[in-house]
Amino acid sequence: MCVGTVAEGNVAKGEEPATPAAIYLKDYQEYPYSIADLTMTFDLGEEKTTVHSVCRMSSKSGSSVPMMLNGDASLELKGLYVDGKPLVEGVDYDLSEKELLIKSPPSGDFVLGCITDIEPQNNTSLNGLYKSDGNFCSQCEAEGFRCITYYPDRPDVMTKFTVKIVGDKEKYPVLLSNGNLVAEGDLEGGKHYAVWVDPWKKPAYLFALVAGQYVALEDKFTTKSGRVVDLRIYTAAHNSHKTQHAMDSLKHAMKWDEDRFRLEYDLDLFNIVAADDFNMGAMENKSLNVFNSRLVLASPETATDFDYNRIEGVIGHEYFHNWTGNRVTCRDWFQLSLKEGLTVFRDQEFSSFMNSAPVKRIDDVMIVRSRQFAEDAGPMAHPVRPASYMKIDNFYTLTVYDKGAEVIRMYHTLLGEEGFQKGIDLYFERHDGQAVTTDDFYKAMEDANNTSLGSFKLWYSQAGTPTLKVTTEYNEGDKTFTLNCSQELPVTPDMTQEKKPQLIPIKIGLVSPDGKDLVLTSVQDSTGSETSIGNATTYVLKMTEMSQSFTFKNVPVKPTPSVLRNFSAPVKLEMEQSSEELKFLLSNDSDEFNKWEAGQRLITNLIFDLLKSHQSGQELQMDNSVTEAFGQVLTDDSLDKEFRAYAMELPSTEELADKIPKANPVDIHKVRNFVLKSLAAGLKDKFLQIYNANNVKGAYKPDREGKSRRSIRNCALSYLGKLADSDAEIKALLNTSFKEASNMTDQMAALGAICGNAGEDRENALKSFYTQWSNEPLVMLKWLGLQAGSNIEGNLKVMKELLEHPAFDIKNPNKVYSLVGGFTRSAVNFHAADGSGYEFLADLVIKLDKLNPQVAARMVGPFTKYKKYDDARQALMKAQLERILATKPCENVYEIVFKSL
Ligand code: B3K
Ligand code: ZN
Repeated sequence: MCVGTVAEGNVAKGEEPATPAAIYLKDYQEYPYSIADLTMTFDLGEEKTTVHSVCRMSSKSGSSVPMMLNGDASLELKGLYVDGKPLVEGVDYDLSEKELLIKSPPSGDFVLGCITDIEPQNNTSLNGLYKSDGNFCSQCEAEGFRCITYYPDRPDVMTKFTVKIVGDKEKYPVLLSNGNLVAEGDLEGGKHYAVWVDPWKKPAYLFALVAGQYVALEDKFTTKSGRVVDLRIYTAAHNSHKTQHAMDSLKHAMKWDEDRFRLEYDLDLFNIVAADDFNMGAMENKSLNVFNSRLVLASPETATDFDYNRIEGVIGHEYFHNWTGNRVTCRDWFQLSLKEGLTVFRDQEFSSFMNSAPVKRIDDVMIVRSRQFAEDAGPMAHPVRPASYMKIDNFYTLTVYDKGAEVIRMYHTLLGEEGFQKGIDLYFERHDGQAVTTDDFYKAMEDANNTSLGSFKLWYSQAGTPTLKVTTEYNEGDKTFTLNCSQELPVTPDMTQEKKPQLIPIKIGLVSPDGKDLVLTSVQDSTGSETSIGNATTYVLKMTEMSQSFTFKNVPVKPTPSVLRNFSAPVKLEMEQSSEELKFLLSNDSDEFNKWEAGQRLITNLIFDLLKSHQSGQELQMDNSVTEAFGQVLTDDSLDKEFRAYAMELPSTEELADKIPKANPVDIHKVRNFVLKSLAAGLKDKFLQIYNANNVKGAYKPDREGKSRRSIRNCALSYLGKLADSDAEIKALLNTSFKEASNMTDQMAALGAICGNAGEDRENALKSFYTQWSNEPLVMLKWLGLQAGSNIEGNLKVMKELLEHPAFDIKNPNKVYSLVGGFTRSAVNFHAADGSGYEFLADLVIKLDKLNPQVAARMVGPFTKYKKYDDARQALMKAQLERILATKPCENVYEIVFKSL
């Protein structure tokens, strides 16, 4: 559905909605026609926009077979002709809600013309061509092009696009599409036109059109072979001072891709446009990336360090798609991870290069563990390469993106940087200009390295998170150290047959009692084969069986094992580790990821022990040795400050809830908060010292030094905030830090710390923040999000007020994600025992479903995890899912709700 009228799905009026049909990977068939080129003319209007498309086509087999074109119900077909001859409905073609079938097209070459009228101004789904802030803007991935014209809207149909845009010159002075501008000029009646030709063939999902009032920041980049590329970032005039960081990020990304992957840009122009109304983050349309404005615009006063990093990463991500996605694209949407997993891996590597690599790794793992693992354990669990779907929009998931990136990272871990690069080179050598599969990528990796990756391929087809169980033993007599490993593959709703063992790379180090890594000489596995390691201190074990043991030889002393270094596989590691071992690794592990991980495990064990006490009515007692261990990391000057801030962060309530059956999120939140408060009280002096020592003087710069210092300083402030309700000195400190903040990172940190406690300070700070920033929509997102996620009891009342507030607009996805998405992260209010939070969310999903199915489907996500919670909450959430289903929602929401129930 492209237009935000009441969703009727694919049924005739008055009938019960048909169950949306699933589409299967196994049913893939090549499209029977090829398209030499496509010429489109857009006549942009206020009441309607007319689209005239002309394709030069030919039958691949040389015979006439029926030709299916996709088209949304919102299209008004004004003309359809073949070789100039109009076609007649019912005779030459059949038209249904979603398809147009030409019964017997010519068997040779022919020209197909199609004229449609569309209404972008009424398109609230933001899919296809729509209007944002008075400007025309498009979003075609995955299936938006069919909301523009009838066309084979599938990624394996690729052609060269010529696009002529005609529009009012005053209203739409800037007219953009993909490729190069080849002609422009004035027309009668105050109109003008522009013609764009994209020399690279592409699928329809990479098409883009933008028309409106923009100003551009311009720059140039010279590629390593000497091509001078014009770079432009378009925004509304009032935001033109906020694009420098995006431009810097783009140039860094272009240079990095040349240095790391030897990939160069392939056109003379690269445009980015910022749109305020956008369903997701950004879109990699060939040479015309469209971005959600929150991922382009940044100024020190309005954006935080987090925003600066996100912008850098996403600008990189979309730019990197030019090769991994555009030059080589997907054969079908089941292969989505071919481009997304690989491009996420590339953007992660880029951000690691630009910032702290261990911190970036921790950040990425936190997302996988707190959110992707939950998805993998829920009703929507699907493999990295799904086998079926109802709505592809619902499969732009953490599994396809982030687990997909972990799969790519595992190739890298198994083959090494050189082997991985050889595989990438062969992939492009074989497939440049093609639409291919994850199997093709896999084959290129194997062939380039002359190796077999065996059961590694199962990572693409088996859903669910493997559990890796490890026990260890040291044999004093023959100086060997053995790891006994077993893997368990969970049953997932998508797959009933038994799963086979997946190749798991287990990166390991053995830490000697003096804190140094032992030198590893050789390892023997339970199949008997022995491998010489060559005196390294870290080694990657390749686990291929359900159960397998690995014995390291010549181990002089009993070591503490550091297993799954750098999170070498996306698995749940189950391994008994005493508090003493964890504290030892927290101070000594040379692998920074596992150093951080030791702290996480230590604190998780403590929280779960305390949860038991809490639930049996006992008074909570902090373990002071844990406070001491954390205090040591916090003040260890040999460590990066940003890393130290991350080490102090506790696992989220969500991640903790995921680890136990029938979780009570409110209890977890209370215990977690007790631990935060206890750490704050125990380390108060240290936090104060850090806060005072890390004030960054001078103008804000998003550089590493500045970001690190702000990160540890604001971590300290956040902890100190936990003490404010009983400590007047701290209360005053929070207020001063809010008033004195000279950039948004510090201002938000102070506001966040103040808002943790109900009271006058909180009310005043929120009011003053609003007064200061009410004209900055992106800052208002922070204001909405902060209030929505509050764990102060009774906040639902505030939520209801905010829904009516001028700062909120249900038609703007960013505002919905901040306010409604933010609310679902509040353990206390979303999970309120009376079910009021769940009812609130369901009401909104039902409302959103009529306006924007993709956004509604994203908002229904928190309900899919209902089986994780206690019986009472399960019943309440389930009742809301049933209520949503009874409203006969659109296909996007239907698929998720149906699968959940
Ligand atoms: N490829 C787009 C995502 C499109 C989502 C469509 N529902 C952005 C990205 O991953 O780069
Ligand atoms: Zn992407």
